[in-house]
Amino acid sequence: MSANSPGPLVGIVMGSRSDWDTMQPAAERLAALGVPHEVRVVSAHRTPDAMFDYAEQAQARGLRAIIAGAGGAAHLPGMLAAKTAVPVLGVPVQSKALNGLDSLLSIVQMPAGVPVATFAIGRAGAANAALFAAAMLGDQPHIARALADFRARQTEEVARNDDPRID
Ligand code: RP5
Repeated sequence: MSANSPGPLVGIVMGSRSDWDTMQPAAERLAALGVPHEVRVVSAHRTPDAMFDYAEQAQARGLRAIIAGAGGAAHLPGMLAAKTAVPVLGVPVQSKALNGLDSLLSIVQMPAGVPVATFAIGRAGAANAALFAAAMLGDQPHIARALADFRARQTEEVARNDDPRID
């Protein structure tokens, strides 16, 4: 990041480097929409102190949303949400043992009082979390415009290729 570039508005965090393949679409989508963001590995059980620091500093650092991906006993999004008022968007990573159903249930079943917005298992969830974060930043005209353009292009693409027999 250069001295003049704005600080990140969205933090993308994940429990392990092995989650990157799943979370990459979130970073790509935010970049395409011009949303300043950062990417970090922060583990709830392997680096709990770093996770607490990240959550506790998030608001003061200007983050408006945290996209958190985790797999298995996926407590990272819930633990972050417990330690920050910044909205947490949880992405269940597709685990090997249970195909991500464990991750989904771990993230979505928060007891009342500490919400985590939960997205689909895997790369689609990561992409949608980024689109959702961009929508949350709709007060920034360039982001709102980029999101509207993306949606319009997506719609045009379907209309242009509406005969499934033709490649
Ligand atoms: C979780 O455990 C991570 O989010 C990851 O999805 C899962 C497995 O991690 P590794 O053993 O691949 O590092 O903490």
